[in-house]
Amino acid sequence: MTLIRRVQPSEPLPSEITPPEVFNRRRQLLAMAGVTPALAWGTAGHAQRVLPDKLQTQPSRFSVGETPTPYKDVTSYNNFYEFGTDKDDPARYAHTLKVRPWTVAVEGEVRKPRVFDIDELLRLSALEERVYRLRCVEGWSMVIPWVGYSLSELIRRVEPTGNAKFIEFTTLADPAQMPGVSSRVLDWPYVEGLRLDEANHPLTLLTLGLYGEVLPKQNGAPVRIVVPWKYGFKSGKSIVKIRFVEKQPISSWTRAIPREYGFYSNVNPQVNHPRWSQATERPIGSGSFLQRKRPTLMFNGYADQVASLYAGMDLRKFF
Ligand SMILES: Nc1nc2c(c(=O)[nH]1)N[C@H]1C(S)=C(S)[C@@H](COP(=O)(O)O)O[C@H]1N2
Ligand SMILES: [Mo]
Repeated sequence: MTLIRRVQPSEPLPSEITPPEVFNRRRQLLAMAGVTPALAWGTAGHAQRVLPDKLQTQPSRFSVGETPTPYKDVTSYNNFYEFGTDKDDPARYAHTLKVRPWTVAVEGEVRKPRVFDIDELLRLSALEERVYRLRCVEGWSMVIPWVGYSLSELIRRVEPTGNAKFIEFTTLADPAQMPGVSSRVLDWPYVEGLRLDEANHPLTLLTLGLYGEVLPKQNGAPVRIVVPWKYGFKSGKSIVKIRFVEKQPISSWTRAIPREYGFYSNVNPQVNHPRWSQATERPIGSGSFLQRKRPTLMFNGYADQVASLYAGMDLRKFF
């Protein structure tokens, strides 16, 4: 597969067509003018919208002290079934995804339902760089420097009602942009859900970028959820709807294979997938076939922060 992607003429992505020196120069000019790029593109007076390259971030206390998986692997070994089921399909086919204009409808059991424009979401709260472990249910793992802020920042602004017990996240499902949606591999749109307290946990990240740039399309541009203590499929990509509900949502993977994919899907080396062990994992990157497996950690290493959410629960039953 190739990492050189064709750029839609209507949507130039500067990071793909401009040499870094020119880019950095542009950023310097913006800095001199006292504007961050995030504010600049919203008001850019060009006929064609110019998307940002770099995002201004601050480091986060939630980052793990591990070396991130190389950018090449993070952006070429993906699961995004809307673009196909092979690991290299998303990087090959996601160029057809249109990420502007983009809105996220926030609705259901909230006092202030509203539609957020993606540029508004980029400015809603200070962007942090959060280096998180990602553990796929398939048995591989990565370490990814995400960019975003706690989902709780958005949640508090819409004021959930007392009836809001869960949140449902819905991914775009447009067969015109997403070739995989015409296959029946899942019941589209891709839906995931969290308990409200899980969604409000500071580790749950409303994610807008990685490696200091806006999200590549194959990683769920322009906005996704990242829940680092759960298997990767709980982290829905390219989100268009966030709905607050009273009843536990049925996620796409649970609907497809309820015996194998439960609602919680917390990373747990002691609870095996019905068809394979979850005790170890294979880190992706730098010659991973020669790389040794490493033990999987309870809650993907975030037990100190999240175990209390599940106090008293039988995690074999609530898998
Ligand atoms: N909409 C949507 N979101 C999705 C998926 C998907 O197929 N569709 N795959 C999930 C799975 S299985 C994983 S492991 C992660 C992978 O995220 P990454 O490709 O950015 O590493 O995305 C998750 N989010
Ligand atoms: Mo996954």
